[in-house]
Amino acid sequence: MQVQTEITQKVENIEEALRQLGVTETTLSDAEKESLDRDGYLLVPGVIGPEWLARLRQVYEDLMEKEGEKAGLEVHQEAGTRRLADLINKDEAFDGIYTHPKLLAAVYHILKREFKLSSLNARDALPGFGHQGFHADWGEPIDGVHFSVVNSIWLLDDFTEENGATRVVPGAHRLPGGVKDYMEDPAAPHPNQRLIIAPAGSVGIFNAHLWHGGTTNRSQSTRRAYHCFFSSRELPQQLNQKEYIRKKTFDRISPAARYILDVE
Ligand SMILES: O=C(O)CCC(=O)C(=O)O
Repeated sequence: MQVQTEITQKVENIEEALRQLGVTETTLSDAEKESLDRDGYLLVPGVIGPEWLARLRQVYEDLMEKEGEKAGLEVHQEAGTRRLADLINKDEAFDGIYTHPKLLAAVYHILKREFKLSSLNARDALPGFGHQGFHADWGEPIDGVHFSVVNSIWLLDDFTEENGATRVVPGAHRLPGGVKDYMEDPAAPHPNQRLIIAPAGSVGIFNAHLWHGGTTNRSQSTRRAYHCFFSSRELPQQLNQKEYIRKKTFDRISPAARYILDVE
């Protein structure tokens, strides 16, 4: 019976995966699409309900404790910040992040073609640390029209003026070239920069060609977030999911989720 179910649910393309995961024509409103197109990002409040939020915070701290100095090593470590990586395999609480219909609809809206998850990581800057230069999550110059990467930030704490909220330059994803063509010092403030200030439980979805970066945590508390990153399907993943996928994860998730991870 199990085999039969899997055959009938076989996913051949991204449109089918999205359909099975609940994405419809109306998952994104016109205003949300416009925000993604014009500003390059969209802030969605109240995505993570109280119970899920409590669980995601608990898992964050448990993994930091368990992994210690190795935390984040699978992808990247950064001085003055706590990081985690390969979260797909580290708790089932993450299943609802990379399969979230609003997020998937936004990724498809931006990329307009086949895509897959690239990585699911975590980051929070320690007090006094965290400032990053403006960057896109893409190393090549762009034409400002065709896009290859989308990122999202899942807020586990309120993002405030003080605690290292992400800064963005609205509309910069449409500028041809790259940050360094426009800013001598990408670490400097930009006259049009905006901080993503929002309550815990919100999700920021952004065209990852948008110039963005973390800011210094000038508070004494945490500013924890998960980063769920996608790329067009032909590109290598930031973390090779086929290599890292654990049997327990594979067996738990749906064929459509496996398609998103590119592990089917
Ligand atoms: O956590 C943030 O505020 C942004 C992090 C970021 O852009 C990065 O690490 O590349």
